[in-house]
Amino acid sequence: MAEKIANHNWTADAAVAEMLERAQALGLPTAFSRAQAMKPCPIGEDGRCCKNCNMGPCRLVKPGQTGVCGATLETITARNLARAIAAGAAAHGDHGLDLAFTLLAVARGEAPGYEVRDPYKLVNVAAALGIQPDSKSIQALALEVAEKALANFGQMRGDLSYVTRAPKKRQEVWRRAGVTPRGVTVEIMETLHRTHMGTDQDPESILRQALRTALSDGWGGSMLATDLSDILFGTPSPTVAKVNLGVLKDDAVNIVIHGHEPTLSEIVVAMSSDPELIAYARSKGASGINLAGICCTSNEVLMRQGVPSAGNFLNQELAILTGAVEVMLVDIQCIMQALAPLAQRFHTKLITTSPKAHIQGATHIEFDEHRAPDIARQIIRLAIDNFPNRNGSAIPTALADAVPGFSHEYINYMQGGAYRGSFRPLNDAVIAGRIRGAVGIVGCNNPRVTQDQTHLDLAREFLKNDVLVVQTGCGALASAKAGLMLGEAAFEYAGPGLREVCEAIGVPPVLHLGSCVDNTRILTVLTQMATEGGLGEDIADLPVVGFAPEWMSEKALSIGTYFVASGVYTIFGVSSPVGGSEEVSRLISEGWEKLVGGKLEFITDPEQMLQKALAHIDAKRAALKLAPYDPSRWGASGDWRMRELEGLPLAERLTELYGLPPAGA
Ligand code: SF4
Ligand code: MSK
Repeated sequence: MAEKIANHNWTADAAVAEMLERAQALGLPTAFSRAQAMKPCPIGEDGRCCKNCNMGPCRLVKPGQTGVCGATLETITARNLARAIAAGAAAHGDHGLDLAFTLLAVARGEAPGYEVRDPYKLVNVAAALGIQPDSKSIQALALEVAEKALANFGQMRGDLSYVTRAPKKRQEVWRRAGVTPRGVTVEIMETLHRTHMGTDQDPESILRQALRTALSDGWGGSMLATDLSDILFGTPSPTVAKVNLGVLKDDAVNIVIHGHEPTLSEIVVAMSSDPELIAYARSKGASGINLAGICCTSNEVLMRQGVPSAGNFLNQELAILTGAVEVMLVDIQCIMQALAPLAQRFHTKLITTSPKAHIQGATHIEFDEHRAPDIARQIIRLAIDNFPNRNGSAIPTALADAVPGFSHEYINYMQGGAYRGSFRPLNDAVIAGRIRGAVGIVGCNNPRVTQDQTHLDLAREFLKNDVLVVQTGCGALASAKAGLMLGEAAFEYAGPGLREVCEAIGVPPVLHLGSCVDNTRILTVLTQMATEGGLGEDIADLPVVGFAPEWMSEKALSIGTYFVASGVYTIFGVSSPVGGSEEVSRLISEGWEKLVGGKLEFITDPEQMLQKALAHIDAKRAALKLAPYDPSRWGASGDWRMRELEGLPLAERLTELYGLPPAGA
């Protein structure tokens, strides 16, 4: 059965294929089937439609045509891109802002159930924000950090505090280009103003402001969200967890947490082990309470608490389709409205919790950090009460193990321990050519392309080419589902040099760095690589490439653009939102490369993505005067080699390993 759907090329995930067959059998639509029925508008798809005023909408379909106001194709496509980036930056910024308010409430003793779980991170973040930790108490320091973070969101002049975390050379590039972000809100506001009818009409100027807005996300809203989450919930370190729809349990109360914020989900995780609630679940005939995540809420609790993940963006409807979910608890972002009518076909209760995200047909239980434990308990009890209403279930068996949780701090630690932690070994491995370079493969799923397929194809090909892969968001969950986030994956997929490094440090060849906002962990890792020595002085010098091969959200565009503005060649798949204008496509690639060192390209062919990325990595290696990549130099040692020799008699093994003459020779 599953094969039929697999033949449609809808997904690379066997569990998803199984559930899509079930959806078909039950006559229920999903994003996959709706995407087949709804072809993208060819005018809007490549950015040629403007609806910024009521003289339009203007659709530019003929050469030389302009909008009613005279706006050109170039202006319209640039404005559309800038607006999408501003929306993405706003989503991340607002997420970070709420975390700042939570930290403020914790510091004032007004948020029962929360505490500063990582005081070391608090001290480091304070220093990065320009606050002297001195001998202040944790509470006092948390208060100052929260207030300074809030000030960064609202600041209208000057520079964002975190600009100084970038390499010095990068800060200079930004200053010269006039894109140093001032605050989070002001950049988003200015972009919306500039793109209003009749304001900024020079595509180059609009796109420069788009860079600045994206930087206010990467080195502002998102970076603050990551840091504040680590302070409140702990900085991640590797843990073992199960991933895919098979994490749902037939005999337990299943609660699926979906969205992006860790604030409520962390308390739900804590409350789910409350003996009283477990006893209550048993009184209803369940074996216990089973939590599972979807999307980036999943990434947050997966990497910090090891909570199993039911999968990525396109798995959300399919979790409900199992019939085994008592409650799907959602907060913000990437939550399909289709969940509400779908949940009504089963016994599942869809619960919205954010005052900013209501869905008709869902039950709304508003979250308030001042009484979080009570709210979490109420939701868990509601799920337990719903367990007896379950009417059969069909949970796929597909399940994988993964080792997520590679924060910047842990990557530093794993290369030398608590006292000698540094990026030296990683830089040395790149310099020597054991590691050819690194790629970040991040971002969403999109039913316009086969779910997970490009993420996985790229990851496996890069590993084969000794390129280290780091991942976040739904891309990370794609690799986790496919077993790439295990140490064993280095044996199966990595080239000889990368394999040796993974063996020596004891890490998977694909590192899970967290959720969407945690792409900023990649920025700080790149900064440390650039400043450690031997690989230039700027992020733009590094042999690295960024990818969002299955992107769909405006947040992804903001992320991609802040990587470009930070100096990274970034490749997106699916289709180009500026494809209607050759000039704008050129401005965001060659134009931005001249301005800030990174470029943004939209490429649909995975093979071309791979080849262009490898060529870029090799060109950066050559510019740094590093040894050309030569895999034949590596692989003669390590566990892999020992495994290869395992079957040989001892004498032959010694000959192979140490060149000793064969016995009797
Ligand atoms: Fe048309 Fe210009 Fe109005 Fe856009 S701003 S809808 S191009 S008239
Ligand atoms: S959840 S933005 S689908 S990565 Fe962060 Fe996944 Fe993209 Fe949402």
